[in-house]
Amino acid sequence: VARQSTGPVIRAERSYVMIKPDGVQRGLVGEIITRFERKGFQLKGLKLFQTPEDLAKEHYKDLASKPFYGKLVDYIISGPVVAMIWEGDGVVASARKLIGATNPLAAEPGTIRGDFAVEVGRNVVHGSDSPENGEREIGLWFEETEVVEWTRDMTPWLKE
Ligand code: IDP
Ligand code: MG
Repeated sequence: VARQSTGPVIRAERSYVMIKPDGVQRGLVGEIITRFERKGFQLKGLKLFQTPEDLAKEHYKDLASKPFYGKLVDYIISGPVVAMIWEGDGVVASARKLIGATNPLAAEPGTIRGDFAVEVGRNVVHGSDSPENGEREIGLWFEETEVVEWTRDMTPWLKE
């Protein structure tokens, strides 16, 4: 976190990325984390977590009017998730590209959903859709003490 002499706190862009219960059950945790690591984003938070129903509902509250909302909430709480914070310039849009289209049959090969899923109701992974929602979701899923500030020694080999 950098602070300008007069201005507000400037924080690096962050995305909330979550391996959904199907991804955990199917043993895809390492595979998915590897894709974000090797791309060059920095991991700032990570936990295996059994989601309470009220948190799942809050996370997806914008979809509350959709016919699939109830099943979506049941899916998200059906087993543990891996909750992650990934940080870096452009990470929100880039994570969405790595993840692929919402419907896995439309997702390009090479994306996570394109490579590992066939149905929208079992699409393995979540990524925030804007930097603002990234911060909102990180606030929902992580305590401040669970967010780790660390200097990555590899950074000069990734960024000029
Ligand atoms: P996103 O995850 O690609 O951002 P959203 O439209 O925000 O997609 O939907 C959130 C999640 O809700 C999806 O990832 C998927 O798990 C679920 N979902 C979206 N549309 C449908 C649907 O038509 N049927 C069942 N589940 C859906
Ligand atoms: Mg979404």
